[in-house]
Amino acid sequence: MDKSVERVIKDIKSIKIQGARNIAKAAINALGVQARASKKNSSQLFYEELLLVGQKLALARPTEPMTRNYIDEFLRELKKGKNNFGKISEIRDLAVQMTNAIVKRMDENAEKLMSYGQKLLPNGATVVTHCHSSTVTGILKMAAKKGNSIKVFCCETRPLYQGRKTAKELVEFGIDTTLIVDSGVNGVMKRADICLVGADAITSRGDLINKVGTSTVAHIARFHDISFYSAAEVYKYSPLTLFGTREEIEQRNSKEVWDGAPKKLKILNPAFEAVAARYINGYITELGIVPPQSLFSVAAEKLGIDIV
Ligand code: RUB
Repeated sequence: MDKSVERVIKDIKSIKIQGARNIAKAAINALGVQARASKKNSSQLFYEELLLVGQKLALARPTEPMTRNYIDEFLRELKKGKNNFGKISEIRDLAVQMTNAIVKRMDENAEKLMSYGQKLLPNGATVVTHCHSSTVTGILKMAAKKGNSIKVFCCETRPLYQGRKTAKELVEFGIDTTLIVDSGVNGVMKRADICLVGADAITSRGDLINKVGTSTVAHIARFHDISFYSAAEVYKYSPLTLFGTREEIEQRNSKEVWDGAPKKLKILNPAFEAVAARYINGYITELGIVPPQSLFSVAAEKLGIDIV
């Protein structure tokens, strides 16, 4: 495997590259790098090499269907394409072009999604968010750019404080931003107009899987009758869940919670958790606002998944 692809896998595992969309983009770009660097001299060997590297990238973090869906799509197309080309240089060029086209499509989808999302925010809205979602910060920045004087409360998001990343990005953009500890979310919810979070995975029941702590935000939002939306490209849908497989929740090193904890102390450190569909007003997608119950059929069509 190319050294820089190894580096990308390492950075995804260590959360240096974080957030579902950034991970998916980095993985697809890495496949392009691998394709360019490949020394294989037959299209079958080249395909097998990319299949292997694709699997390693897809498994770098387990709860990332967006990465898996795009890699699967890339490999499916590459498999079809490889038989149409004689020279290895042609199939290599095809792979590189395909990765570039996927990344371009990801950016276009995100742009459409953000445009739908910013329209949901009332003028001067107070928004509560959790963790760092590039999709959510994109929506908030687009709203501010259009002259909406929003205010944002960010939960700091223990244990790795991704909320600080959100807060820094927004405050540097000129948005009125306040950072709160995770346990302070009930206090600020009373002043909120809307909650906006990202998504790592969406199940066939329309449940959301996102950073641990998201369900607390959703439940408190419901208690105060505040609407709760997740910004999620339909590629975050996990087709495995249709067949009864649960989306695996990544368990991370306990040292992230307490480095130097007493021996024998048990520590749980799940990266993500599920929010039941009934707490979610809608998913903000590149196709518009989709109710949780319909997300599965919309996504299946877009991803070309046969249901029966
Ligand atoms: C990040 C997280 C984000 C989603 C969506 O978790 O839960 O809300 O990935 O992000 P981690 P995006 O920091 O563990 O990767 O909208 O950028 O896809």
